[in-house]
Amino acid sequence: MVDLNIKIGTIEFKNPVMVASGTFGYASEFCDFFDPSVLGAVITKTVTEDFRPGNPPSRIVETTGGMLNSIGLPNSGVEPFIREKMPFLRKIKTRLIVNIAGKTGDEFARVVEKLEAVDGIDGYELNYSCPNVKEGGLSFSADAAVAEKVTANARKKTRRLLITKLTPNVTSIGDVGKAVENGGADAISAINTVVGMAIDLRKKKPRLSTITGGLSGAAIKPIAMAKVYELLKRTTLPLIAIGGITDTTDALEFLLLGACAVQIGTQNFVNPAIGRDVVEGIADYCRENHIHHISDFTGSLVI
Ligand code: RRO
Repeated sequence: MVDLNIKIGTIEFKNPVMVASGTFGYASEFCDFFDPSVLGAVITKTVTEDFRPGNPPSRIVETTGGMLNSIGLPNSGVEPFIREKMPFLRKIKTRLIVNIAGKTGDEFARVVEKLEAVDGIDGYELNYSCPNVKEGGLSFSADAAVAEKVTANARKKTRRLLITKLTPNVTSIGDVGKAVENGGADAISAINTVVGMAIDLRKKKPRLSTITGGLSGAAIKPIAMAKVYELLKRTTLPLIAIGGITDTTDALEFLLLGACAVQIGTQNFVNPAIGRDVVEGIADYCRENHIHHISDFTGSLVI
């Protein structure tokens, strides 16, 4: 028997495999491929207080080893999310984390407050790290003092699990990690996408409507690994690793480094059942290597 259970804050997860916000919709989109109940957690697409249309096309470009996006947070707003998405999401038999963004620190707090009245939500992931919007987005995680304040405001509104998702597009992710720890976060997820740009030589134009966007996929795995390593050295918070995880080996490498869990993002577009495959792959690895509990493996990297 292999035990993949993990605990973050006071919440138990059946395994350390989650799906990253914005790459798994609101879960119903993936049900033809596998039952999302097998995951450790589902993390929803970002929810804001009000409707947002997102950025104009082109919003997505394939690049070598990855993908650039500039989606710009399109969503119908928190009230329609509660009415239209929660009935399905709460039926999934695993943990549910709602990813939240806002133009101001007060908007984050108001969205948390509105979701507090809703059953079936285990926690929130505060998205301080969208690279593709003018207000909010990166400005919240580029400044450690602001990140601490926004976290502390949200903390006052909830006892549910509070995760902060950080950007790699800063001088010191460690400083921001320390700040959200001081602000009362229960965990950190990292990294969001890396700012990048692509050009169409034939049209002599940028490929994205917003010129720059967020790079994700296999190309960013080494960056994610270095940032997770830095955060592990600077904070005592549980770390949920994101960035370029395409298979079981990638996921195991981040756990070996010391992440308590992983989120799979862009690979969901390549193999919609990758989440299930990685859960099974980690269980197989543990069985083959006589690891009875995943925590016996986590953080056992030899440096
Ligand atoms: O919607 C987006 O453009 C977006 C978001 Br919210 C994010 O967190 N990261 C990203 O790469 N794109």
